[in-house]
Amino acid sequence: MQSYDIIGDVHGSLDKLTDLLHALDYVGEIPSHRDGRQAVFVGDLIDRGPGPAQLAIVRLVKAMVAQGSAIAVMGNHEFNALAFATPVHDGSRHYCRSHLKPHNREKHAEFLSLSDDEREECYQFFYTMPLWAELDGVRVIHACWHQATIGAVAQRLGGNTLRGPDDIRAASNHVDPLFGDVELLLKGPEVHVRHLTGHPFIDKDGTPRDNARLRWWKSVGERLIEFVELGDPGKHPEGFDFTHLENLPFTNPLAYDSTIPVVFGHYWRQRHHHDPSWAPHLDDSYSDVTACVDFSAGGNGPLVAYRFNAGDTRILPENYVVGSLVTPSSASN
Ligand SMILES: [Mn+2]
Repeated sequence: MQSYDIIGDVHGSLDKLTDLLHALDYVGEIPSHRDGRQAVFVGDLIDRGPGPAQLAIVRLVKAMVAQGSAIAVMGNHEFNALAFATPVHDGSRHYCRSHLKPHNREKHAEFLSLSDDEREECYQFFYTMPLWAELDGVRVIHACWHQATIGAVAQRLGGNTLRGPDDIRAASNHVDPLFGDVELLLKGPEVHVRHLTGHPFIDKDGTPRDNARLRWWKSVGERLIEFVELGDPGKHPEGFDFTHLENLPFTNPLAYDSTIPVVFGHYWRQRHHHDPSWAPHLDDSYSDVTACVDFSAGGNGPLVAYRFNAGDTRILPENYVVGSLVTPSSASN
């Protein structure tokens, strides 16, 4: 049986990645583990960090995958990069991810600063990244494991990868079922918070948003407030009405109901108040069978891995490995 080190969203933090691989005992120019463990990346290798660091990360992961020391599933940022590069039809000046929205460009600017050849090299690798991975005793996906949706996508694509521009076009077309399905797997479910509170909420970047992410991996809880990712309560606008969320009974329709452990990223877990250790917290980040490994490495958080050992049948909090917090060249990202 195989053992895995499942690594969270890197988001251009090259120093945090090299430090964490070292801490996990991966050695060599193209890192590999002497006991044959495999690194598994949950996606979102790119964006946020400097362009050259993003390219170096993609090349490093690509080389590890080629030599068999790593597996890398696709994140929404890789999907978005492909959609940004794919015209809605051949010859069109309109793209599957609009170039006209400032938000789409700004978040992606460092990647776009790479040369045409460098970006093309990245796109070719992104197309090889599966949307999910069913491994030896553990499942890995970027945002949300939902079995019925995975079944539908597998049937549609005849596998677990997007095969080329036509699949990107279908997955970017709001009236195509593939759009909502890929959204759920790579971006996760959301709740319309403005509808419920009368106000947008302010996300981790200070951007007002109508929709908040749902903690699909939680099955325990009775009120909506326990299931939505609202970021820092202190940043919400005056008049933001938490009581609606606190009073609303809620049962999670997407709660994970398998006994096979699943590890995922995407959710920008934050340091728990008063806890300098960055220890993951039961209610928010993992359960017996689900574990989030994204602790905001793309911001000021650490890169985190979960060590899944051959034969494990449940998530064990002591198997989290928290990387070093800040290194000089990534401190400003
Ligand atoms: Mn993500």
